[in-house]
Amino acid sequence: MTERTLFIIKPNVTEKHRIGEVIAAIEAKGFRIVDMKMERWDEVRAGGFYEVHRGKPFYGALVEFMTSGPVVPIVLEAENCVEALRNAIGATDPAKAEEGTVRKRFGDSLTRNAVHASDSPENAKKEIAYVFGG
Ligand code: 3AN
Repeated sequence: MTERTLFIIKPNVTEKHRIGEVIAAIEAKGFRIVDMKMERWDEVRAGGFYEVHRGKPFYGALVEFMTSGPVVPIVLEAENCVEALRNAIGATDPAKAEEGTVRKRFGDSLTRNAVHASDSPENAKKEIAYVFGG
């Protein structure tokens, strides 16, 4: 089934000027870009996006990182897009991600793990609405 998901390129990638490489890797795997922008998140915006993690030990560092530089939110479309993109990005911890995955290639640490991808079709819809509106 063709579906959509939210992909976000995080500040450690934008800082290193590697946005193009990440996008090329994703497009090469067959994901189609249907919307994209670059923006800077403040604490309220990042905190709202990661609301489910509020109160967890890593929440502060996560929000601090996500507001440290520009992010590039992208809406992707493909067959089975949510699961396929999760597989393409690899484990949350880049050190544990498989060879060839985006986080293995571009992640620096558990917090600075290069990209976000929605973890379910329901969350994809919510996150696309939160970040792109509508
Ligand atoms: P994923 O992005 O793989 O779905 P989540 O949703 O569990 O992972 O966590 C959201 C973000 O929070 C991760 N992308 C990562 O940056 C950060 N994070 C998750 N778990 C930890 C942890 N144990 N320590 C530090 N940061 C974490």
